[in-house]
Amino acid sequence: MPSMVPEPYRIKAVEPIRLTTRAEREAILANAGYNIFFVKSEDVYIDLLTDSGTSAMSDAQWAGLMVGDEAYACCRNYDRLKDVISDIFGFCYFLPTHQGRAAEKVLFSAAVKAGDYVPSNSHFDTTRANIEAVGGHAVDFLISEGLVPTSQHAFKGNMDVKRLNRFIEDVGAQRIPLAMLTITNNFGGGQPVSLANIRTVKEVLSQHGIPLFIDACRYAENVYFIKQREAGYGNKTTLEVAREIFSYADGCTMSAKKDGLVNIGGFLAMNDERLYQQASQLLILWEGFLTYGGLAGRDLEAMARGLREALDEKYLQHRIGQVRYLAERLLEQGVPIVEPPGGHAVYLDARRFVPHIPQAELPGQALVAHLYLEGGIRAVEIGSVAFARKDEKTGEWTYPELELVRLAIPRRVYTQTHLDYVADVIIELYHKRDQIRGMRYTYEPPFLRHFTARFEFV
Ligand code: P61
Repeated sequence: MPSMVPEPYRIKAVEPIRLTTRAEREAILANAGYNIFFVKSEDVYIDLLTDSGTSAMSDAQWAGLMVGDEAYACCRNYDRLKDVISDIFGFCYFLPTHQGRAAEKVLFSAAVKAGDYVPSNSHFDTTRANIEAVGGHAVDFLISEGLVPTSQHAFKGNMDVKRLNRFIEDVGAQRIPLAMLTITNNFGGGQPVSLANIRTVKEVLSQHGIPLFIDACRYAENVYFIKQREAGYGNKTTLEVAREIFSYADGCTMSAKKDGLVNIGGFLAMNDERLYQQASQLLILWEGFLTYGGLAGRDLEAMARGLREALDEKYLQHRIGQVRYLAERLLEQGVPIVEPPGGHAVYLDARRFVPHIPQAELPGQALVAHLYLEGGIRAVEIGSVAFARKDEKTGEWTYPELELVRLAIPRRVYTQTHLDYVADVIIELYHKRDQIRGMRYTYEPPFLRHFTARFEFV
């Protein structure tokens, strides 16, 4: 029997959801050009598209909205948020932003110039795009286990320190204004980074005078894995582990839409005063004054409260437990997933789920379409549609190593019964996987293909 942790909350407000019929779903999906991004939320039964901005806020957060101070400058909620960020993350300066990518844009515009390199364990797509937008190069040095779906390594999000070191020696530290660690690593399955790895990365960077920034959007989930899996941390509090993580960093970007438990919000934090001053100018230009950064006072309050709640160990135990429960139910029936399950999502391994579909026929996208048709479940493809590259001259495709379908679990939204339903639908689909057909494009946009492409079955 898969292990489950009961919900550490009870439900006070509900939002109806509706399961459509198979015939309705066939019409809806065809109408959406077989692109799940164009299906109306009302036509989705269980929405696992993302865990970003989809959390249920607590009663304390909703109450916090009422004490929003909507003054343009120096509202009281800014001070509350500042205290929380200083307590958990410990950086000298912080700037609120409307979401994670805004923090990235401000940071890279201030710190990176054309031709520079920014190494990471694994850059998220918005991070990579913001580095490339200022002419920089985003480079990934994930450990090799991070790309093997069946590898049981406890920290598959770790950076390959040897490759990092070699890279710094090859290109020279003067062309590397900063390095990053994404915790947890969203692309490789929500896999954590160990404290030992963070410490070693910091040591290597320090020898070359390169600052370390952390993409902190799922840091609380990473903290929980460190407590569970890394020797010496089991008896520390989540706050103590978080403080140790950030003590090795010079700053962070955060999309609070994940481990900030809010529907909108983010921030950029750092220790370097000069960088803070430069970033402040850009923030005012793009986001707003230093004390609101594109958010309402009430949003800042909800974020301040959510950041604390996400470090509650009982909450994290249930949260990670939900992901593990769904993963164990699938593994019991032999459904291929990325193992061990990560912090925010279960990732189906499409290559092994539908081995009869070649990457050219978009196996991940085919699975996404079938999950919707079978059970009204919305997942997202993280494979060839998102990442295959076409050579403009020869028309030849290069396909990504991993062909995954992400089932991201929104925080505090679905119950165990919902997860059982999801598992049942996937298991049934797995039993008749031979019937799943591949897909091809009917419209293929030039960039960010996954958002607007259209498809048909082969
Ligand atoms: C997600 F399909 N993630 O996972 P923002 N860093 C990291 C993220 O996971 C992340 C951001 C920074 C999303 C939303 C999303 O093409 C896509 O607050 C590790 O969304 O700006 C966001 O934070 C950016 C999904 C974003 C996408 C872009 O679902």
